[in-house]
Amino acid sequence: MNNYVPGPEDKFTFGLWTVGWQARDPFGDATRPPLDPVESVHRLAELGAWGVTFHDDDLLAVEADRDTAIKRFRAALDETGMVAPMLTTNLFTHPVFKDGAFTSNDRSVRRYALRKTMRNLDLAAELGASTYVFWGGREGSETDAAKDVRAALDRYREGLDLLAQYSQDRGYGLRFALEPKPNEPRGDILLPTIGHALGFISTLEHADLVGVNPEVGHEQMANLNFVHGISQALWQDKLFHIDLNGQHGPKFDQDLVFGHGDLLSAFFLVDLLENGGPQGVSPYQGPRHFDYKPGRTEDLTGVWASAADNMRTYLLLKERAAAFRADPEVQQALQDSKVLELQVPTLSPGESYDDLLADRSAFEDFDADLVGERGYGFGRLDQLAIEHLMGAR
Ligand code: GLT
Ligand code: MN
Ligand code: MN
Repeated sequence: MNNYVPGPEDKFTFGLWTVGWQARDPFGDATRPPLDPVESVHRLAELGAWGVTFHDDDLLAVEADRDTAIKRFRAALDETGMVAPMLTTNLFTHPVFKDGAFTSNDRSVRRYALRKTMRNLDLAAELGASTYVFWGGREGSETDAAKDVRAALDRYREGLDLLAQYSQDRGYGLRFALEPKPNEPRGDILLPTIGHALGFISTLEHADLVGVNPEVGHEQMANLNFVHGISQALWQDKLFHIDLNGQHGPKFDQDLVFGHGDLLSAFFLVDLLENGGPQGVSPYQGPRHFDYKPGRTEDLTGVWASAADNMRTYLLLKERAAAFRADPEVQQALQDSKVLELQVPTLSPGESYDDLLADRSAFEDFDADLVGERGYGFGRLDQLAIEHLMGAR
């Protein structure tokens, strides 16, 4: 169906590590050969993606020489018109990072992690990226005896302050996006949720340059509502980037295709990103970035099919969410449920607490029992959403 064919205007991006995942897991060997990043760029471009993202080490998948790898990669971007809007650092694969990078107990590891990141910040600027992601998968512990968490947060802040200063001094124009995750590979990871990350960011020297890169599955691993988390990040102007994928509730990180998990949540997420939810305007203009893993059961044909599925599912949900918002019955149900009334401030312009105290209708004459009896009709709204999602309306 033509409507669901992605194009650059959709701003779909993929990590090289997603399609390039060889499907090695803790119990089994790789089931697929390494992919040349150059091929990934070409294949993703053919499928309608706008850009690719990557870790420093992803470029070295089939070419050991860094300069040659960068040269080949740049040529692929030029040939296809693909962009590289986000880069990140691999601070988790090498054994040196087994106790973390910026928060390793070993100071020499922390210094090495900073240098590895600085080198890749240079590349990010060279390639015209605007966002730099920090996923601290190894920053954490398995036992509370092993990590002084307050000291670790001091070191995390020290590292990010230094890197932000470096990027600013060099005029790189990059914004940093911290990616929360509750656990895996560490037993407990620092900055486990969007809320923890937002609280931490407010303590940074360059807080204005730092936001979040939340991932669908990571919040759902913590049994949290992703749409609520994204809403708060938007509310605080901190949604700098987003990792889209699928997850079936709290268990290991599944990294499924977008929508192949909690589909109703995916529907409301796309509604928020595209339509701005009930407010009607979306403040998020950034890439729609897929961070998923093609199933271990799939061969390379399945890899490219699954990449296309992410984009098609997103576009299907975008169409369904638009139909939901345009439906007069939905608009009536939103009125009936007072969803839009929440946008009206609780006090009138210029009203003080003295005025509130003097307003008998607010308390003395307020019939709490009567108002308490009124239903909100939220079930109707949910049913309408499900019917639109299922194409029944
Ligand atoms: C890793 C992780 C992802 C992060 C990537 C960025 S690496 O694959 O599982 O969630 O976004 O470092
Ligand atoms: Mn991610
Ligand atoms: Mn994940």
